[in-house]
Amino acid sequence: MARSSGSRPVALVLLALCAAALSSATVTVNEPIANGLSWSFYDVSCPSVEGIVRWHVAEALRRDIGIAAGLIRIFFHDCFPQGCDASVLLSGSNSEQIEVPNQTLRPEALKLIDDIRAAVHAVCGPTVSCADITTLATRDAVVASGGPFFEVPLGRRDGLAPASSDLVGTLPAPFFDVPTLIESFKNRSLDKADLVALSGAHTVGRGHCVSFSDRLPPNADDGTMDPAFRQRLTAKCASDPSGNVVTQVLDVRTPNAFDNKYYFDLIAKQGLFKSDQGLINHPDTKRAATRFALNQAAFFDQFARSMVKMSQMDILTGSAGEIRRNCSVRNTALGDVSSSAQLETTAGDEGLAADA
Ligand code: HEM
Ligand SMILES: *[C@@H]1O[C@H](CO)[C@@H](O)[C@H](O)[C@H]1NC(C)=O
Ligand SMILES: *[C@@H]1O[C@H](CO)[C@@H](O)[C@H](O)[C@H]1NC(C)=O
Ligand SMILES: CC(=O)N[C@H]1CO[C@H](CO)[C@@H](O)[C@@H]1O
Repeated sequence: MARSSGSRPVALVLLALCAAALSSATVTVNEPIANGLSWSFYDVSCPSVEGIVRWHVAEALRRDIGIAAGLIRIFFHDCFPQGCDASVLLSGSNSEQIEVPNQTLRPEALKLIDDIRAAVHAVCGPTVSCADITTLATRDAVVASGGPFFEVPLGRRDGLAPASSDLVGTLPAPFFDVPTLIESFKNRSLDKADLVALSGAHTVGRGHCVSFSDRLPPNADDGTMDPAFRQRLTAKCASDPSGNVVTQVLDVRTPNAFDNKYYFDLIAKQGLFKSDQGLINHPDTKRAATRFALNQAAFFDQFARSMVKMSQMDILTGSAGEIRRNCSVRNTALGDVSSSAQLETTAGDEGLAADA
């Protein structure tokens, strides 16, 4: 036993324990899942999918850690308006990507999802949906940034049309107060615990000045922002009249680590958006936000549960929708004579005829 062999082995044991603690925490979400989804959906049709996704996400994050935040936000913007159906990935003139809240989705992260899709296709054929690839890549981005590992149920199919601008308009705005945020989430069957935990995704990533200028001069100081922080942001954004160029990290303490420091920011009045800062002040959310600041394990646990819940909102399963051959375009669009060359490079193999 370590005790009888002096202090060095004890130190080694402690080191090993620390290493175990640092390597990702696992949260087991043991709840019933939506019809048509399964925890083992690709075990037969594409057993290597999880490994392929994890490898590509790790590679991409090594080059640019910001892609983690990019993936996590894309997932939210996909799921919240009309369900996790990869509709947010569709590009083009009537797509969700031209809607205001989507204008700052990171193109590098969108491209990564498409690249992963192609890599999975090369091994498994057209079996895995863009919606499931997005879900897995998001989970892996959370893990690779230091957050919890959790299994995600799979079997989603890809939507045939982008969400309408009315639906995209249901995405919450950064200037919402807490009662409005609660209503917005409730409209999507997400509760207060989901709101407080999912907002913790703002532990990574960045925002543009337009998203928090409501809290800066010439607008009145409502007293919810640390004065020195407000002054710094004001100076920073003064150099960007458009508000669309300069960026600020969402979590000033550990901007690239998925941890509970976001909730420390809120306690220090250094949350970036009104929607963030409100959580620590409003009686309906204060207790959970404070708890997550004090207990990272509690945050990780609720975050994993809420992500698994959000990942099942209004999904397509079975034979609904399709398995897209290119995450940015519907299969019928690929079938156009005009894009048949692209069709070959995209699909490339036997699977194509099956659902053309
Ligand atoms: C609670 C309501 C929410 C509001 C009002 C909100 C609002 C915003 C805004 C305005 C930005 C910055 C956009 C910009 O200026 O570039 C942002 C970024 C981000 N949001 Fe949220 N969000 C919310 C919830 C969520 C949820 C539920 C998630 C994921 C689970 C999420 C993940 C992210 C991430 C990761 C970023 C950084 C993106 C990047 O760096 O590219 N947000 N959010
Ligand atoms: C919630 O849904 C109701 C009914 O559709 C709608 O009128 C209201 O604006 C929604 N609230 C938010 C904050 O999205
Ligand atoms: C997918 O479609 C988009 C839009 O048409 C195109 O720009 C892109 O090159 C395609 N991706 C692949 C891998 O073919
Ligand atoms: C990621 C993405 O496609 N963003 C688009 C958002 O909308 C603007 C136009 O409004 C496009 O220029 C961006 O490419």
